[in-house]
Amino acid sequence: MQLTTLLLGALASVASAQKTWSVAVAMNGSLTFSPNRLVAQPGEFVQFQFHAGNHTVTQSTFDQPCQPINQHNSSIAGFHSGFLPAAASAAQGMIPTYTIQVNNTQPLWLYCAQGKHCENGMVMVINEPAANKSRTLESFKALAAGASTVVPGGAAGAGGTTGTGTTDGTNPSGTGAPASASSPGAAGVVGVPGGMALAAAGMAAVLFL
Ligand SMILES: *[C@@H]1O[C@H](CO)[C@@H](O)[C@H](O)[C@H]1NC(C)=O
Ligand SMILES: *[C@@H]1O[C@H](CO)[C@@H](O)[C@H](O)[C@H]1NC(C)=O
Ligand SMILES: *[C@@H]1O[C@H](CO)[C@@H](O)[C@H](O)[C@H]1NC(C)=O
Ligand SMILES: *[C@@H]1O[C@H](CO)[C@@H](O)[C@H](O)[C@H]1NC(C)=O
Ligand SMILES: *[C@@H]1O[C@H](CO)[C@@H](O)[C@H](O)[C@H]1NC(C)=O
Ligand SMILES: [Cu+2]
Repeated sequence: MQLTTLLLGALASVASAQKTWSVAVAMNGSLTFSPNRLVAQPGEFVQFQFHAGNHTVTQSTFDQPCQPINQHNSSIAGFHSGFLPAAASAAQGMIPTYTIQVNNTQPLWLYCAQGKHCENGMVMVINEPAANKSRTLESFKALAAGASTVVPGGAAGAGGTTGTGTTDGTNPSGTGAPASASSPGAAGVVGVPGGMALAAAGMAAVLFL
């Protein structure tokens, strides 16, 4: 009875938590973020799930694609996942994840800092601006095609949370609980499905440890 009450409490708090959107990185080995256009409310999370290869998710400005935002506006630190090779955790049946929180409605322009992936269109926008029809994902991608990739010098993982998740080959819907992401190798594990059941199981595990 007490256990049931605790479980229900855990479920209720999960249900009221902020949404986490899932973005597949390099699904099937492609040089893509999928989806590459996302609208997220302030407070919501976006979890990048690195399915293959060795990629990054790094923040740039619209005007200077493929370059860290900090290089063009020193008042913004920007985020950078660092290079997250999928093979490193594949033996454990896991994939690397990187989770950021969206704090406002300002557009976030993102790229992969590996090789010429950005020039080849491995870019994305969160909260594409509605006010300026010139600033679309398509025009960003076109600018990126003529850019030169710069790898941020700052710490890998800055501005977000690095973790690992289980691979199940699906790209979750984006519904579910916030990822309680942890540093690689730590006990906490992010379930890729982002589902309530997994999150609740995690919370129950914490409750009964
Ligand atoms: C990945 O490949 C599977 C199977 O071929 C396909 O159903 C799926 O749409 C692909 N996903 C992407 C993002 O390319
Ligand atoms: C991932 O890419 C980075 C940058 O090119 C490189 O320094 C690193 O060695 C690569 N990691 C693996 C495991 O291939
Ligand atoms: C740099 O970022 C700050 C904070 O978002 C903004 O107020 C400022 O206008 C930006 N400066 C430039 C040159 O874009
Ligand atoms: C809209 O975006 C274009 C392309 O970056 C820029 O040249 C223009 O100044 C912007 N217009 C406004 C009103 O911000
Ligand atoms: C949101 O704020 C947190 C805490 O200050 C910060 O770590 C994170 O990088 C911010 N997210 C973005 C997208 O800038
Ligand atoms: Cu890449």
